[in-house]
Amino acid sequence: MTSDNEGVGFFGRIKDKLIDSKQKWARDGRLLTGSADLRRANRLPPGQRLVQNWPVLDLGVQPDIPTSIWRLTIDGLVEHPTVWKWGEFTDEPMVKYRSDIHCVTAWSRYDNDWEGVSARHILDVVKPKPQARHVIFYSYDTYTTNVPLEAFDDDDTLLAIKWHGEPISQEHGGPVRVVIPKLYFWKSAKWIKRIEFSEHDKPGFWEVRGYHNNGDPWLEERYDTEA
Ligand SMILES: Nc1nc2c(c(=O)[nH]1)N[C@H]1C(S)=C(S)[C@@H](COP(=O)(O)O)O[C@H]1N2
Ligand SMILES: [Mo]
Repeated sequence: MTSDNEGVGFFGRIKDKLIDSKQKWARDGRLLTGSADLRRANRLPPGQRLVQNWPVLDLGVQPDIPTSIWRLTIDGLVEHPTVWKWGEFTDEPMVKYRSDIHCVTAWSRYDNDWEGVSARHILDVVKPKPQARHVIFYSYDTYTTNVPLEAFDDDDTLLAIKWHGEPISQEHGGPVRVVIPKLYFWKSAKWIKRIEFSEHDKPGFWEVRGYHNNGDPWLEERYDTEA
């Protein structure tokens, strides 16, 4: 083999890598006009309309989970697997956050006041192992959804027990629901029952039905366009 051929092979491989990177940039929206950060500065994500009410979306079942039988299991790749009863959970430190809701069905609702246990506190308690990369939510209505650990590990993610000072209603996922404001609201599991830390991703209910695996509203990650 001549050194020329080796050179072509060498640059051929380089080019493949550049193409792979550019495909990734396209998926990330990195070369669109305005950076993702600039677009994120718009409070209303693209394609959304503002509503004043709070729509209810579910699978047709709104489970009734009295706090006396409610349990939250946190397991998988964690140093300290935990099962909380209601009184134990509500003894954990509570935080208050105000955030906006963006549903993939194109409604957004501003200024929701949440109260609950922060994701950061949960991470402090259960301590994910280094191999943990994904967080999988399991709900009492059999719903599941998945997020990367980095999306859960943020200062505005919480497990909410109150909305505007009142216990979260049954239709909105009480006694406890997840709130991850920076992703479309289908990632915010209602009636949360179990949180699993996993090395491997486990696409959830909507993610296996054509919805995007990440669901960033400012990147309009609504549907899985790779399928
Ligand atoms: N357990 C559970 N969580 C869920 C859902 C569901 O059907 N079951 N629907 C998701 C969807 S698609 C949305 S938009 C929001 C709706 O929450 P809301 O009814 O409080 O507006 O919950 C998400 N979390
Ligand atoms: Mo939704």
